[in-house]
Amino acid sequence: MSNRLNATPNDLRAFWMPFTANRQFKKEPRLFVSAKDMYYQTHDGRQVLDGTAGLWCVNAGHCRPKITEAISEQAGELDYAPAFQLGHPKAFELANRLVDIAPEGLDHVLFTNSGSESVETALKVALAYHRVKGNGSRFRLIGRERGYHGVNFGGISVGGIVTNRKMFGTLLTGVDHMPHTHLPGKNNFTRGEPEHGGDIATELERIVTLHDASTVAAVIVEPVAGSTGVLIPPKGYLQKLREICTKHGILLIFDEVITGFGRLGAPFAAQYYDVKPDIITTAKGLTNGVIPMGAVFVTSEIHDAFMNGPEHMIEFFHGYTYSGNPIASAAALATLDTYKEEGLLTRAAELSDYWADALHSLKDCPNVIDIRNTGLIGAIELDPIVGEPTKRAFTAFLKAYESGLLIRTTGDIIALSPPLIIEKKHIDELFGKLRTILQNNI
Ligand code: PXG
Repeated sequence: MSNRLNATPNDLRAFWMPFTANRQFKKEPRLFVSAKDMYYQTHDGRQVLDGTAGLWCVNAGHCRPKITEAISEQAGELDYAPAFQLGHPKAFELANRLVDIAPEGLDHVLFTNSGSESVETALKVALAYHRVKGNGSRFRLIGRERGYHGVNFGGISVGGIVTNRKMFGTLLTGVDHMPHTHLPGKNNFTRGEPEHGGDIATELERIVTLHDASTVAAVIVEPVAGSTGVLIPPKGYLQKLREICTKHGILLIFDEVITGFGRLGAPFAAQYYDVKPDIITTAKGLTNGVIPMGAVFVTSEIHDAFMNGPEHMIEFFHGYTYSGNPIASAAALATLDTYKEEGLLTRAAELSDYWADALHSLKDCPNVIDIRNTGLIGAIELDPIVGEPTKRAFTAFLKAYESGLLIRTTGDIIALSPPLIIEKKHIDELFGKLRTILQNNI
């Protein structure tokens, strides 16, 4: 049976869509029915250039044969194996392959099924680590304003996006937030890391002093804050966070759900910025977005601290039915093969100058108040329409979709993060289309 929709779509009422204006969408749906490499095809038969790698996840481009074949072969060979007290070879192989590309010392991997679950897992590992080390008083978790760490309770507690938090009661207790690093007026139109704001990291010192270091378990940040509209870390900022955490015995967690797997031109942002966290959370690009899967990397020091007590006892009471699922593992292995064969984990470094030139060329378009970039990430901040925040950027999104281009918007910021297989001709097409839209005074 074809999955193509004709002019009349199915009844759309039953599916309560995520992070979507459901009523508006269902009046005028936008559906993708197939995809190949850099392009989607819509239900009304149009090609759409993927400027966002789906939702920051399809790093190797769409429907890559090696990945789709690996999935179908695995589904026919071993569909599922219980994840607790049993295993299957590919999950172990995958963990080893991941450790090989991770920053040195992050030698152990826990599997999850999404970025949100990776965050919950990381926070729980951090709390339990201090407890098994005899430091149970370290219960506080420190996040950052404007941070996005998924949508589960731990993640929204340490996260700093108000709309994602305000409906959900008291959240986790014992959480505090550092200030964000966005300094409009000082860093506008910076290419790469901004000059100003590195010293904002010292706010962590103030928070630690307020609560006392003996109560703080971990600090979690996105090395590049994505969902909030792409905030690039100011020069020296991440290094300073590392220093403060080390000084006070606090674990540093990098949430690399979007920066992991080559987005910046190195496998992980930790390598790109040369700052080593104690824990890294990932998902998305791990399987090229094809099958839900996440991975949390931890240091040997953390892992080994749990390997105590009687050997027949479970060391860490945490895990999911689908942790290391065979089909997800096969997809991830084939994804890593594809990244390796095509040099995709470092390709963003080769293209980032061309990307930055094209992106910053939009500076003269009407209503553009800032442009930010790093690796193959770009953001264009628009002046909000008075009294109608988000409308200008969302209008750009709709016009882009009509003109055959997929962009993401958050607030009045356009965020771009194309598949890492992008070529110069696609970059030209992307920014050519965006220029036409922005010049039309939306
Ligand atoms: N951490 C970070 C840093 C993320 O960006 C998550 C955790 C949660 O991952 P899951 O797999 O549970 O969604 C994310 C997710 C966007 C956008 O357009 C970003 C995400 C998800 C959807 C849209 O910026 N990031």
